Amino acid sequence: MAENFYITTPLYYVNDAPHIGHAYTTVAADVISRYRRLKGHDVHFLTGTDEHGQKVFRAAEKRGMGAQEHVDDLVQRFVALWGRLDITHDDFIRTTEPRHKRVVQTVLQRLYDRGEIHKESYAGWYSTSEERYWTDKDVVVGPDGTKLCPTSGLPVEWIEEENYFFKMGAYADRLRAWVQEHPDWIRPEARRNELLGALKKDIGDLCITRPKSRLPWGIPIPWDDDYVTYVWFDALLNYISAVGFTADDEAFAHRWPANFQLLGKDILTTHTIYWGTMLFALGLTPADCLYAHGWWTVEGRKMSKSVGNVVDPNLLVDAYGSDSVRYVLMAEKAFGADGDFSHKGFQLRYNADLANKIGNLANRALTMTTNWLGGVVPELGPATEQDQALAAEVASAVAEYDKAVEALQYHEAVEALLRVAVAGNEYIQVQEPWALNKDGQTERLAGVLRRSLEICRVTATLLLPLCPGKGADLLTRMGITTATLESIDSLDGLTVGQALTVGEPLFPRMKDLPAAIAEALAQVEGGTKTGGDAPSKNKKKSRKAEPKQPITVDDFGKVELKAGRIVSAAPHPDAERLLVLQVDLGEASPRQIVAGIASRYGSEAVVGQSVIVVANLLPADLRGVESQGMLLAAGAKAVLGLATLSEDVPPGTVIR
Ligand code: ME8
Repeated sequence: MAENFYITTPLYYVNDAPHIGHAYTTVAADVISRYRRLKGHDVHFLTGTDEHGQKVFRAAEKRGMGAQEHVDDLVQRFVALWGRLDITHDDFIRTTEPRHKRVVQTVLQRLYDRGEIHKESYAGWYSTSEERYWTDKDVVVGPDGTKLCPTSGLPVEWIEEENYFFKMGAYADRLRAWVQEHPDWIRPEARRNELLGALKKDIGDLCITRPKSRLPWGIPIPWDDDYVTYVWFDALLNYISAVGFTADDEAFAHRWPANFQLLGKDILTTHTIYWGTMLFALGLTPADCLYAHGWWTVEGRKMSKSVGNVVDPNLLVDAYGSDSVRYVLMAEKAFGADGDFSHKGFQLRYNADLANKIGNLANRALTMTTNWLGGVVPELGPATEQDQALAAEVASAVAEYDKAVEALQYHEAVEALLRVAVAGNEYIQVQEPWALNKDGQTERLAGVLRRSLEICRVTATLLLPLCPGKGADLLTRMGITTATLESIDSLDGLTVGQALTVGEPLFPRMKDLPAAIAEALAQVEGGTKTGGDAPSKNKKKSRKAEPKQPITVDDFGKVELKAGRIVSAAPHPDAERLLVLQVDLGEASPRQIVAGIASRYGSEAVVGQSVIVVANLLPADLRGVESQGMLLAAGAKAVLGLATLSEDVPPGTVIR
């Protein structure tokens, strides 16, 4: 029977727009799932959405919608994104589905009947944003004395109410022992130590209900109509409700315990202390490994809506394609560590690895075989010592890849994959097939190119879990339509005589940032001022912070505004955000104006536009190009629109 493999991601809050953090965890789960399927394992990959709670309820109210209607609409963003990122989950569970709600209610009733749940009066600082209570010691006091939630920084309310509690504290010793006895339960090591630290303190009992009067959007407690379940108690149970707990014993026994539960470091406590003790109370064993991966920042800053740097993975897929996004996310940082996502870094990584190493290898091997050996897979011929060394290097890199993926060390798997591609490129460099071709050494030429093609096969196969589209594309060019790990560690897997296809470059080099990305970056960086280079961050801040002083009509009269017509436009040679424009102002010759509008407009889009020009500005040097004026445009941070004239007035007409 095929080996069983069950992996889960967190259930993402349906209310939030999916961003690269969500994409990261899900792609990571997908990579190992795809690899395990290649190994022939019986994989079950679960993801989904967390749909109850106050925030969802309030957001639905704001939209004037029923909560169910609201989540039915929002969940589509996750479903669509996983489709676009080629995620191959086997199940997508939503906490509002009847199959989940039934299990939650069965579990609650079971624990209640066994005396694991009791009612108590409770008082504490309630944070709506985090949907949890904090103690007096936990809350942070704001500058005006307001008590704030230590996680979200938003105000908390003092609430006293009766609630039901799960006897979590009763399992504290068992949990401590479990962590000690299962060194791989929590990965990476730093997180395990963090948990061991947290377990030194009393973990207390867990409040698992909210009064319906305050929060109607949750799963009702079966024995008390006045309460619904706390979101975490509800959501965590998805990992077992989705695989048949209390509904299909055979299916459940087949899947649980999971091999891996992936999560970010933000939700380590809920997944170890809450979830671990819930499982103990139910007489179940925790998953083999909970891997709490690190955190992404974007362009050096915490992702946040107010900074405007939340990266929409859809934008990345549009600009770079799903394969490249998947690859870069996995390659850029160690799974357990924090890392920074930047578009420049993306481009560098893409060009260095995918274009220069893998794409280059594929292109060279396929083109040379096509040009010199009729475009079919040639004979291996006898192996030289160098050929044997090459085979050994590939076998060792393949073993390293396997070890790395199995341990979720994706960046190391990428390194192993690149070791194969680099070995192939170096082999070609040393063997000089062009010289063999020139000297008419056809048999050796065949041997060298065959081995180069074999390396392409191994590379393409190892690429499959990371970049399923490009991996399959490269294999197809060599006539392989069903991928397999057979012969993955040998250089003898292709079929002699099989016709090859060279095709377009697999990973064309990326020269500039795609326009949509440049625009998004400009929004984040801000300061796209027409007729000038971006001001420094500090300058930008002070401009925003200081309201402008009133001016007299005379002051305004100093500014000479004129109608201009853009006659030509070209990208600035040294700054992506700038366009160099020739603007007709009714003078003897057009004026050259450098405008920071390239994040919004391409050269063609602005030619012919009637614009408003500040005509009496002193000339300025903008990155080596002289600007003789400035265009007006809307947008304080980024250019939102050019100020244009509704009538086609003659160039040079005065504007007042
Ligand atoms: O916490 N870097 O959902 P959530 C890396 N519904 N990963 C990130 C990230 C970042 N900047 N931001 C988010 C919840 N993630 C609960 C979970 S589970 C029963 C309930 C990823 O939408 C990471 O996996 O806030 C993190 O743990 C998860 O998204 C949080 O998703």
